[in-house]
Amino acid sequence: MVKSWLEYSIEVLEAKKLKKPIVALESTIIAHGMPYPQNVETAKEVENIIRENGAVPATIAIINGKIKIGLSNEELQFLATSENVQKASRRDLPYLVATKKNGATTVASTMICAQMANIEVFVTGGIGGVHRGAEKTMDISADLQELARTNVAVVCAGAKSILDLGLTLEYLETHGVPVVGYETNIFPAFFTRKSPFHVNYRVNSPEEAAEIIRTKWDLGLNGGLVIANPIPEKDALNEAFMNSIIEEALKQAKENHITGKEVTPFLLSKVKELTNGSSLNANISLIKHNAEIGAKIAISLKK
Ligand code: PSU
Ligand code: MN
Repeated sequence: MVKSWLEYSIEVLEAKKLKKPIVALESTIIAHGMPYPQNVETAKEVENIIRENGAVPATIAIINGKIKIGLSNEELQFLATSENVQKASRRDLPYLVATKKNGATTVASTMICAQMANIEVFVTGGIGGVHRGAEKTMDISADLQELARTNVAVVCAGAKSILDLGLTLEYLETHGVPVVGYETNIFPAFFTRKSPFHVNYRVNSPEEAAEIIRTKWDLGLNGGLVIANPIPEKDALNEAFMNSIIEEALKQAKENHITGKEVTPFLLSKVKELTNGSSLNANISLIKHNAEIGAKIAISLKK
């Protein structure tokens, strides 16, 4: 029984009773995606943006083997500072729960836990995807497989071009995952509003997004959707600059023989280092914007 593993915060429990819209948030971005103290500050700000927009935030993590749906300030602080928190994707959940350990949930595992808690909307920064060179390494994020099977809409700023964005979109297409642009026709590349790729469909309001999400599930079509919301113009980084940084990060990952679940965190931290922190500012800006749009979509879905 899934239920006994789940532990809700008081705020989320109350929201469930009152049938309020709830928005899930991941914790890998807190534990492994951003430095302290920006990680915990951003986590709290993102939660507040969701509240200000009329929904209830539920940050998800594994703490002492419990699947936490909604975290206290102390728990956020713990995730932001402890060395003792593993990056937890689908395959890591059984081990961490069985041995009562701590895990920061990725997009894949946050989707799984959100579905267990009947939460339909999840806000994050960027999804994992097909890595460049995957035809040799077979490095494809479990996030994509989760989008194929789990009924949660993921609001993000696209995917970082540390990935092969073209192959990522092909994979999503094969698995029937709609990629919906929020006020854009172009698939955004996280730090930049543009990429060489198009989204499948464009929506211009939370209501239109909610309509597609609800219709997908009403049709019995299991799986998630990607709602791609580009970074605000004023905080977007230069495309050529970012491409050169990403090339350098990929080169260093290869030289250091980085594999498995270490690949994404390694590339993210190299990008951060090589941009002297300007990537962090962009990251914070885009996730806040996603929180606003995600809250509005969650509200529309409840109507
Ligand atoms: N991409 C980002 N920032 C992140 C991640 C991805 O721009 O923090 C994290 C997310 O938690 C995502 C995970 O689910 O990395 C993907 O890891 P992997 O490629 O190992 O599946
Ligand atoms: Mn991988």
